[in-house]
Amino acid sequence: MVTKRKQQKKVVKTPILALKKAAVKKLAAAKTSVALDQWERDYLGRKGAIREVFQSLKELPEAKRKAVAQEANAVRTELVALFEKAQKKHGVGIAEKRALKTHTIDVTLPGVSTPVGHIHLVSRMIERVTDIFSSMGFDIVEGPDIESPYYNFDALNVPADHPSRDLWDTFWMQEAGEIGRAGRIANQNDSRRLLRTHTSPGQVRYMETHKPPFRMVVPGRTYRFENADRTHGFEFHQIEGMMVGPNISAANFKGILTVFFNTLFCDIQSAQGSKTNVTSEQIKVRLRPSFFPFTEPSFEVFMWFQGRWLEVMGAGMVHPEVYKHAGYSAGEIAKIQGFAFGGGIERLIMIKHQIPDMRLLYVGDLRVIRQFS
Ligand code: FA5
Repeated sequence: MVTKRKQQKKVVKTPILALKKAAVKKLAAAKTSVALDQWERDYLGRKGAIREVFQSLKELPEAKRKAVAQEANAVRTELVALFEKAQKKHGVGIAEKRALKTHTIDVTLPGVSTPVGHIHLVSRMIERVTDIFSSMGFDIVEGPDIESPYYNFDALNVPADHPSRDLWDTFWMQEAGEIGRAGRIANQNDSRRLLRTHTSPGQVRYMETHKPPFRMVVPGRTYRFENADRTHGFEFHQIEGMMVGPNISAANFKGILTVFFNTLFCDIQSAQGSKTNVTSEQIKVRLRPSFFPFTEPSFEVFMWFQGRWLEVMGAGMVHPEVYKHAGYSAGEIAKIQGFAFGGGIERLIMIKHQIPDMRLLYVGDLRVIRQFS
């Protein structure tokens, strides 16, 4: 009895064992990762109880130091094992914990979705149209939006007194503090600048560096000083086209146009979203005689759209004056002929997607734009 009482006394008095007892009791009560973290800090951490025991070793008499250190080590090993077991039991693995501490990204969180946009209908139509012409062997070239009166009018045989040169039809660039005057001077040295009213300046620009036979298209933005309505914008897009060679005729133009329209519209997507492959018989196209100073003869191309004929293109056989302005000799001009056309991109979009008003393309209303993603 005496021995037993003595032993009990010894057990209670050994602080490291008391510490272990308390630690085990608290660990059993820690059932969440937060509680486990706290326990780890209290007992195994840098400022925890076990560490304190090691730090207090130096205060012990040397004879006792080794035994207490061994005891403290054994208790620490035991507590670490018990702690790891508790972590596993409550679903917090040591490896995961370390990973969470070193990595700032929590891979278990749901990702942030990035909305994906899509190409605007106008850009998409330009891409589609140029693809179709490219598949028929046409070069794709570009011209400047800011043009000289020479390329926009004079080189295209547009007379000096033509109304389209007027201040009220064309955007003239501001000059020396005043709003530019209407262009009346028909020569190459006219230094004024304007926003091109059509893509036709691309004709002479291209021919200055290319000899026939050739075929090319010029897509681009065009500007006119006019009141906007369902079918007219003051800023819109055109696709210019030209095919010139020894025997190019209006019949070739009709052939190219037929392939173009069939390819563009026969993969039509209806406004309701269902795929409705329109047959070539369902596409109604009409050519009507017209006048342009740079073509002879000239015609306009119309398509049937929502109960009426809508003009989609101006065209004609290239006027010899235009070849002359491009620098072709009389001998060269005598051996060639060709057609040119200028189509309205927005009008083609209206027909393809059954959009009744071209202004809808530019108001930035997502309810409209998202229908064509
Ligand atoms: C021209 O612009 C000529 N340069 C076309 C041409 C080229 C004729 C080569 C002969 C040879 P027009 O002004 O008709 O022609 O315009 C051509 C097409 O552009 C029209 O058929 C129409 O589809 C489109 N368009 C014209 N004005 C506007 C506008 N304000 N808004 C939207 N589209 C327009």
